Amino acid sequence: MNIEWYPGHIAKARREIKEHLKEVDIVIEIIDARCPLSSIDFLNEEIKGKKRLLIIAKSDLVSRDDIENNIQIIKDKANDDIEVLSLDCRDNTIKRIVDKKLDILCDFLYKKYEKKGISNIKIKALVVGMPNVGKSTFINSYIRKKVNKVENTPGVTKKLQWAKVSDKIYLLDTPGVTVPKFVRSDVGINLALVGSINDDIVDMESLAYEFIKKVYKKYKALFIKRYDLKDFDDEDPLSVMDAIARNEHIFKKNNEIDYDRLSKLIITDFRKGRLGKISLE
Ligand SMILES: Nc1nc2c(ncn2[C@@H]2O[C@H](COP(=O)(O)OP(=O)(O)OP(=O)(O)O)[C@@H](O)[C@H]2O)c(=O)[nH]1
Ligand SMILES: [Mg+2]
Repeated sequence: MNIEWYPGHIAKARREIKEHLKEVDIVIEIIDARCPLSSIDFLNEEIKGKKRLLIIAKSDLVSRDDIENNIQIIKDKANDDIEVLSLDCRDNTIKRIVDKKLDILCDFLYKKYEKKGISNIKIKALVVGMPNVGKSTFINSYIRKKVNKVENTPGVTKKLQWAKVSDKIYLLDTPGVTVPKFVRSDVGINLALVGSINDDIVDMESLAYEFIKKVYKKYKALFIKRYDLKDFDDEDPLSVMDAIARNEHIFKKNNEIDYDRLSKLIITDFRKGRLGKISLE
C-alpha cells in the first residue's frame, strides 16, 4: 500500500512556514506518540541550526515503555540542540513543565540579551508538525485559553497565527504539513492510521488490513479483549478481520462481511484509544 499526500494548500503552507523561520528564535515541533518516527523530521533541513523543543503529543494513547524506547531512538539520531517532552496536549497544567524546557533552550538568548543590556526579552517560537497531531491543542493548553480551533481531522488550522503567551513569549500556530514524498511507504501508512492524512484519499479497507498486519502479534491481548476473540488462534490479518466481523456482527444484507464498515470500526477504535495503548513504532 502506497500513500502520498501533498496537496497544493500544504505546499503553500510549507512555503509560508519557511518564510517565518528567519524571524523565530526556536522551533516547537509536535509529533504523534503513536508514530513518532514517522511524524518527526519535518522541515529537517530548513530548521537545522535552530533550537528545537520536540513535543510527543498524544502520549496518553501509548505505553510509557514504547515512548521511552522511541525517545531514545530520537535522541540518538538528533545531532542538534533538542529538548524532548511527552505530553497529553489537552492537559492545561502543562505550562510549568513547558516553561522549564523553554528556559533551557532559550538560555543562549537570555545571555545574549543580558550582554546587550536589554531587559524586555521577546521569544518567538514556531509551532510546527504534521496535520492533526495536536499543535493547536498544545497552544490552547499552554496559554490556558481557547485561542485556536481544534478538531479531530487534518487541515483544521488554515492560516499562520500568532498567539501571545506572555510579554516574553509568542507562539506561531501553523497549518499541519506533510512532506512532498515520504521516505518509506510505512510512513504514509502510519500517518494515515493516526489521522494525519485526509481519509478521503485512503483506501480504508487496505489501511485496516495493514494495521492488523502491523500490530496484531504484539497487541493480540488487546484485540482479544476488545472483540472477544478468545477461541481464535489464527494470526493472518484477513482471518483476524473476519473474526472481528463475526463477533461484532458486521454483515451486509446479503450476509457477506461489510468490510467498509468493519475497517472504519477498527481504525476508529484505534484512533480513539478504545483498543488500548497501541504504538505503531
Ligand atoms: N488523546 C489526545 N488527543 C489529543 C492530544 N492533542 C490533541 N488531541 C486531539 O487531536 C485532535 C487534533 O488536534 P488539533 O490541535 O486540532 O491538531 P493540529 O495539529 O492543530 O491539527 P491541524 O491544524 O489540522 O494540522 C483533536 O481532536 C484534539 O482533541 C493529546 O495529547 N491526546
Ligand atoms: Mg491546528
